[in-house]
Amino acid sequence: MSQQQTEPDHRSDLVVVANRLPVDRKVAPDGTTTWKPSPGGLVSALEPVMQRNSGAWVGWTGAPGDAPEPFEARGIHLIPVELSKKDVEDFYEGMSNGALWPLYHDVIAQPQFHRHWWESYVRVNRRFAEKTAENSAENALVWVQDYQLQLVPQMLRALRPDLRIAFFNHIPFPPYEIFAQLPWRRQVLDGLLGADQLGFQRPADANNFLRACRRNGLATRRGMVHLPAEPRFGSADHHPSREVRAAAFPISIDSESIDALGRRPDIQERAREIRRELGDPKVVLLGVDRLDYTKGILHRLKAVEELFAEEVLSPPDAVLVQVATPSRDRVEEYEKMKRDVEVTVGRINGDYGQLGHPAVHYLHQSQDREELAALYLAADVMLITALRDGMNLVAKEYVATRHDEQGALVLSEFAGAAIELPQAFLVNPHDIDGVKAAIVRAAGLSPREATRRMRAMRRRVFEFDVARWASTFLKVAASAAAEPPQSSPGRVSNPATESIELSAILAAAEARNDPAAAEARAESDSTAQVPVDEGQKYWEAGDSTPYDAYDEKDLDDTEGLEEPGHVLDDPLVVIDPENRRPALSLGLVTALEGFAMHPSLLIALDFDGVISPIVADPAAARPLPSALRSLNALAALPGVRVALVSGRQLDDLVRVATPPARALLVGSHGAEFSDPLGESSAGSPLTDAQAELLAKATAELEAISSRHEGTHVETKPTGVVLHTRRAMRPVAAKATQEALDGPASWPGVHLTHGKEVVELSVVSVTKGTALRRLRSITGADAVLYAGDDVTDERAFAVLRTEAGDVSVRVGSGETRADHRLGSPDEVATMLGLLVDLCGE
Ligand code: ADQ
Repeated sequence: MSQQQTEPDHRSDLVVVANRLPVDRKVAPDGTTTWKPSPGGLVSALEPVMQRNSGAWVGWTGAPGDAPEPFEARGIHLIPVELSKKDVEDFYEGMSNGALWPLYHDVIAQPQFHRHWWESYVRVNRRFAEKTAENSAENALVWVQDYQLQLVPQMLRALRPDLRIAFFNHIPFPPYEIFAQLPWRRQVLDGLLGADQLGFQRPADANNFLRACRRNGLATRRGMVHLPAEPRFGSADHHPSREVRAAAFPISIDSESIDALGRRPDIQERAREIRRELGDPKVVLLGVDRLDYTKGILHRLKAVEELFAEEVLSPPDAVLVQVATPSRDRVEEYEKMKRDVEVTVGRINGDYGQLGHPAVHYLHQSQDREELAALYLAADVMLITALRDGMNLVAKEYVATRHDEQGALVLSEFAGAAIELPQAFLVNPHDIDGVKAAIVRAAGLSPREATRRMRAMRRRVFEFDVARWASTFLKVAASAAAEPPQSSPGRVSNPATESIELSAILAAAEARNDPAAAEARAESDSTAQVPVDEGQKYWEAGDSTPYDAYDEKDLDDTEGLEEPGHVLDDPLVVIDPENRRPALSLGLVTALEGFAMHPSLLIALDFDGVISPIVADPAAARPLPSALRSLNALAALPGVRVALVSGRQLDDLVRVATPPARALLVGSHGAEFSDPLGESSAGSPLTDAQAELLAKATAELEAISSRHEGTHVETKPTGVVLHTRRAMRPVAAKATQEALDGPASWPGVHLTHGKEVVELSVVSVTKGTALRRLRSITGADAVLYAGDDVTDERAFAVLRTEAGDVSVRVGSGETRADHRLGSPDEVATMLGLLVDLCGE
């Protein structure tokens, strides 16, 4: 690797701070030192942007002792931080890997808390912060990485209030009940809150963090923590008030380059050779991990051992290859785990191996990228059984390598990757029978089914690769510091100007290195505005209630992800700031991908406010053209039925919605049905008593309407509706009250109180009963329902998320739906995605 010393006063506009530098030191026999790049997704993602912006990387070399002088390698300034042998023991092996790592991974191993470890952690974090402060240009963007450096953001802010500071946590952030065990929990929160933007792997991690903040007396709202302008946690410093954002940015891999490896003929030949060397087994199972107790290697071995014992899989026809990179072997728990794995592998081979044919091939070694790719290609089933994992990149690497669209992935639901790869065989690694069943299913997968699953997973991994992760994060982080700290008077306060300022910095740095690229950037400079849009979206999405109004609610511990029917702020609001389409949350995209996997689907939508914007004149409502196009495309697909479920009368619905010919239609909240394929009979007729009751209720509503200007009555086959949309507010309220006190309260009359309508029905139908009926008519395996009104809540209530159903509330308001979209535009985006997903 070419390298040169940098001039000592070099200061960068973009600084990455990580425990390790992206290079490994090699000392030749003659004593000369060279640096080899250590391959990794983070480096390859950041390398181009670092090179363009004269980026700097602050980190430890990996060897204890004095730090070398800063040097340059591959266009990045590397700034080594010194760690003594004692620092390595106390800060790295102790506090980071003996306390924080197990604590953040659900206490799988017992964390140990020692005060001298913590003191070392504080000292080393300060050293990183000081080195970073010295090497960052005015207003630079600093990106701190991972749990070893959680105090750096705050320390850095104290030293350099002009900087924009971002932090990404590569490992999970634990639920508060676990985090609370940390004796220095307040200091850690305080440290992290020095950042402007915090990134986590999963929305649940971001939520756990926000909840920890609330438990410590801070107000949060829509993924933001509000820091009041006063000294906090005993600090003598005065902090001006500011906001810290927390969101999920699931990390990914350099999918293209890994795909390219899998396509190389020499690597494909090596894959064939590996299978030959293994004795040409019918089934190759593969595990690739750092040797870490979080990875569930022992659980996996247990499942495989039992399958061998029960002769469900029989060596030498089936073998397991387990590659385990040596890791942290000076930490006690790791040493023990290494011994346990060795004993288990030895026992399995003793029981089921044959001469020259071990049942488990165990490699306690690191492998190079090529060999790893060949192993992925050679494997029929990839086993990932992590007990808890921030993301797990091995899962994504396996998928990216399989350009042949074969192979199967057994994936722990406790790995972050499970959210993005629902087409894997998801397992609870603690449920050994479940893991065994998944292995058997995966090993017996038909090529067609394997392709179907792998194709969907590959699409995800290619669409969201590490370059997109890094660029998304950097753009959002750059816009996060929209409000400048008051101690930095030189900075501008307009968010738009902020973003342009950053883009100017980046462009200037780009121009220094690559004038052509800078020119191209200038042309497409509209993207520079995107972070601002995203930033504003945080604000615009909610109402303008000041934070204080939320204090009580946010301090309420009962608020949580688990609470049924309560949609928390989805902290992942950003998937693609470059994409002009409204962003769908990762949670929804993932749910749709899972939904589309079912063989028979029902897509049911309310009309007004869902595929058609709400308009003053109901007769003028029309579906958005893009939504209608997608609906037509969906209705034409085999295995897909489309339905519109509306409060409107059927005739009226047909007139305004111009629905696809094959669409099922439900009018009057379920009282009227139209089924063009003739799978069901039409709506239910009334009994005499019901007809009489309806006539009485209609007469009464008409009397009320005649006394209240601007209201009108609509009659329906099984009900009657009082509309108050066009009346003055007080008049509407009075008419509504009279209807509620009057006919709505009569026995046998069913009330649906919607937006500016009081709807009375003499038969008990709701959108919920309608949806049940639609499910049974169509025989759908999975149902998606989107609605914007309280009447749609009845439909959400009959959905089963655990069975693959998807519920989407459009617009604001309390809901029991699992997902939310802002507007009919976003519904149209969702339908477009569904066309792609279901069309395959
Ligand atoms: P890790 O715990 O190290 O990362 P993982 O995401 O699986 O876990 O990354 C491991 C990397 O090491 C992969 O790129 C893999 O190819 C490589 N690797 C594993 N075994 C190897 C072997 N024997 N030889 C060579 N290479 C090997 C932490 C978090 C994860 C999170 C990542 C990134 O614990 O949850 O996904 O950071 O944020």
